[in-house]
Amino acid sequence: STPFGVDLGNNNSVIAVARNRGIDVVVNEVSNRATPSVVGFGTKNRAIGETGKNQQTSNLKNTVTGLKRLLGLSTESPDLQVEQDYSTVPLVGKDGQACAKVRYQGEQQEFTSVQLVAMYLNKLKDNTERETKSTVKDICLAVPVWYTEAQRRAAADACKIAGLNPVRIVNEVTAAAVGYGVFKTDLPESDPKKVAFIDIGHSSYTCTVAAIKKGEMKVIGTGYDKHFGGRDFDKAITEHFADEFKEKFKIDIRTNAKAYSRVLAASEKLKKVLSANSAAPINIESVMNDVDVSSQMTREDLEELVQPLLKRAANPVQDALKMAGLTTEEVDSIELIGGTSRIPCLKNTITEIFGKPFSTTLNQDESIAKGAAFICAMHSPTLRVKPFKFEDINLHSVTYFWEQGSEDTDHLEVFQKGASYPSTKIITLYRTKDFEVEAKYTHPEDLPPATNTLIAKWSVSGVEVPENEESATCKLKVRQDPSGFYTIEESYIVAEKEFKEIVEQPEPEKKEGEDDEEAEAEPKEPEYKIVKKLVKTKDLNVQYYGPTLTKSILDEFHEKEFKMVADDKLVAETEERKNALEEYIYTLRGKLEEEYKDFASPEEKEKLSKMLMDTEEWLYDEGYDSTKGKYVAKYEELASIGNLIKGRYNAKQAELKQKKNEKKEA
Ligand code: ATP
Ligand code: K
Ligand code: MG
Repeated sequence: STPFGVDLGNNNSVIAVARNRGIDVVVNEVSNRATPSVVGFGTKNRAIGETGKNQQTSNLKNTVTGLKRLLGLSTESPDLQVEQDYSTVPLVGKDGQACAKVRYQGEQQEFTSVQLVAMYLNKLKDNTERETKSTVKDICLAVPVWYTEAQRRAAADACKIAGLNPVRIVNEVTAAAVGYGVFKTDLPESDPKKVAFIDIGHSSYTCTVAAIKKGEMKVIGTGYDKHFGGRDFDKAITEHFADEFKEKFKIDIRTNAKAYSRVLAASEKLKKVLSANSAAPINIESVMNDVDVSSQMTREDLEELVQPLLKRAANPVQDALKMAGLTTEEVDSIELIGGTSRIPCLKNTITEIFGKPFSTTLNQDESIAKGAAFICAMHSPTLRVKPFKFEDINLHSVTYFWEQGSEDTDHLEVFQKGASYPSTKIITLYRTKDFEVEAKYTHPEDLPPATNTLIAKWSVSGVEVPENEESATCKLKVRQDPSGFYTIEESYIVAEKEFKEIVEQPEPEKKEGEDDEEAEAEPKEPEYKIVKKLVKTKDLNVQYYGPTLTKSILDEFHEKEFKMVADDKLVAETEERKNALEEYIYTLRGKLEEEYKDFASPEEKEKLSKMLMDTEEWLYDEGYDSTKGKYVAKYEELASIGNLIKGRYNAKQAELKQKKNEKKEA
């Protein structure tokens, strides 16, 4: 399958694939290099990506946005209310999972955040398969660095529901840094370059500092603000105009979802204009109650408006530098990515913090997706990519717990905050029976509110105490895997076994002039010693319980998803057949009066004309919303006569052509 990298953005997503020995961004069905992160629901089908965005204003109540913010969000989280403020769809909780409540196929339905992201990923996959004419199975999905274990697991589940195999969940900015390390040609051979990557997108802001040299990259610090992005600017501008329009035009857009959303869209446009101009207008016709609104804003106005936000702009950078143990002077290079980093006051802030200019080596919008596609290719067993090593940084200390036996303690902090991953540790426990292990975040107070401190639980079974021993020595291979998941990769019993080993004899010194062959001619008896060694005597069975969907639920969601895909496809094909029928009526009618004129009998003409008229009437009446089968049948009915006439016409043409040729030859 084609290695597939996805930058799932809150506003729009970018996809890239590894092909033709390079990494390419894949365009969508309307040739855009980014696809709106939107899932809309209709009376018959869904509208995902571009079509969803196009229908958004006319279908606000059923158009879900904020997909990546909702993914894996617990209903207990205060962030759910934040998302509700940005969402035009009611967000509800179901079994502790955030869900969107929409009207779809004539019914109120609830879809979990995992299902919604799966729908979106499946659409991206479909686009990619069509565009690259290949199959897509493996995916490297980029997610925010602040995603918890539960959110990362939810991301992996969403991939699986979409029929994708998540070979790696990677932090967004880490993916961009990998791309930088792989494609930059002037990196140092030894003393690594310290690069600060700053990504300010639609909803969040991340700064990641990495040490990079040729063939190698290591993340050494990261900081973030989960609630700092373009949408906060848009909201501030919209709220400002809401007040102004109330005063000036006596309308309250806050009471009208459609009006509010139109002003929001216009505010985003205005914001972008202000990145290149010192002032920008806003004009919306008939925004509500038949009132046209117009106003304007200057760049200073905007900066004034977002002061509370700007005050926080330096924090993520400082947090990242602190974690990396670097001063601003020690940073060699600064890279800006993400759409919102185009805003001049943010660029200024970044320049001021570092006291030096930033570089734009990376493509602001595409570097995350490209890095992800490269990482996906690294995981491919068949593709050979440029060797590149990279490590990410662990953001939370994690402790593993067990019921205390003869060990000194009942827990161990295995993965420390600030340590690199992937990483593996071995824990040894002395057990007389099957046991359980739990992994928990060591410092719940550092977590986003309502995060479950329990990461996962494992039950380990198959323990047998060896003869003549008091307990079994159980080894646990504990790993923070490449996706950042905290796992127990395997568990097994070890026991001491005696081995006979040959004692190494010192090489007898060769005497001057002595012949080698002669020495070999009299071999010495080898000497043995007995050594004791720990060896694996039995594999134990490790069962994982964590924030993932069970196999049966995954299967159920997968089935539902592909049923919805089939429905969407049928709706699209029905529309296609309907259009084909309509077009055939017009062309056949036209030809009947022109080129087919002499090839149909008067009776045929009369019959066909009547059929054409009847079918046309049917199309605008009861056949307006019919089935694919009916459209096809009607088409074939017309074509059975139409093709007869066409056949005669074509035969005549061929005849004429042949005559012409014969003449030429003569
Ligand atoms: P996130 O990374 O937060 O999930 P995202 O990846 O979808 O979101 P980006 O694609 O990086 O976000 O950026 C989109 C944001 O950038 C939008 O809010 C958009 O309005 C803003 N943006 C794009 N171009 C400009 C510009 N020229 N000036 C100001 N803002 C811009
Ligand atoms: K994006
Ligand atoms: Mg982004």
